[in-house]
Amino acid sequence: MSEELFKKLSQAVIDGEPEEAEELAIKVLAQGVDPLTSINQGLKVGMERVGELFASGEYYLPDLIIGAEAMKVALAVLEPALMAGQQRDVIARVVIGTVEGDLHDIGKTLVATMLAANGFQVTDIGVDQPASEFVAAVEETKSTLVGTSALLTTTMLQQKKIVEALEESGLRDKVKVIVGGAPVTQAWAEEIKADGFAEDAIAAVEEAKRLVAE
Ligand code: B1M
Repeated sequence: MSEELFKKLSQAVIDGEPEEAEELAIKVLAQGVDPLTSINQGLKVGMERVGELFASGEYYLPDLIIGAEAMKVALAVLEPALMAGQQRDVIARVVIGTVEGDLHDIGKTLVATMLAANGFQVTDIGVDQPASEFVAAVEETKSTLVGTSALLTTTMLQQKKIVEALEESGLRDKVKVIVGGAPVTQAWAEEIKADGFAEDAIAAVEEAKRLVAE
């Protein structure tokens, strides 16, 4: 039963059908299916397929845009359910954003939601944010964690700039930096002297907890 819903969710993203995706997300909640599994085994699988079709030249930019739209409307339905078990005590404050030159926000927002649902106080500064904005947000919110998301091989370099900007502003020893995004790896995290790396939103929560406990 759930498997079928996951398949349909995935297909709605591949076909670029926001209305269908939204209706299916409502069904997920109505049938008591786990929202996170629906995201990971449904929507995300569809989005990955859209990416493959784009990379192979079968899909064009409008297909990416409408696929992302379908995923976003379904997420808007599912994300409040992820927050349902939110803890009261704040584990730590975290600033999260997508780096300069990069407009991809779906994964970053999912990570932000999962962190918030697991007791972190999250300041999401949005997409296309220069290093200076990350630094300013850390100063303003007195956060002890910074999460940077990059989806393009060309924008990954900005993650390094953010680590450097934190060093230059004298904040580096007060914050832990987590990096993530499709092209980002543990090796890249080590190369740019970030403190942590996470492959997905669940791993990001684990990594954030580990760093706070250090
Ligand atoms: Co873009 N895009 N895109 N795109 N897009 C990719 C990334 C690409 C791999 C597609 C492909 O060619 N196969 C490719 C990058 C190639 C490369 O650099 N190697 C690409 C390209 C080329 C582009 C453009 C340049 C296309 C063009 O204009 N010709 C352009 C760039 C725009 C820009 O940013 N300046 C572009 C534009 C777009 C849209 C705007 C149309 C749209 C984004 C809409 C939006 O976000 N609002 C889009 C989309 C949807 C994608 C794909 C298909 C899907 C991304 C996504 O949302 N995935 C993507 C292909 C792919 O990734 N398979 C692609 C679902 C999401 C849940 O996963 O974002 O990976 P993800 O997040 C995961 C993990 O990565 C991790 O956890 C998340 C949850 O599990 N994670 C973190 C992410 N951030 C983290 C932070 C952490 C920890 C973990 O700690 C802080």
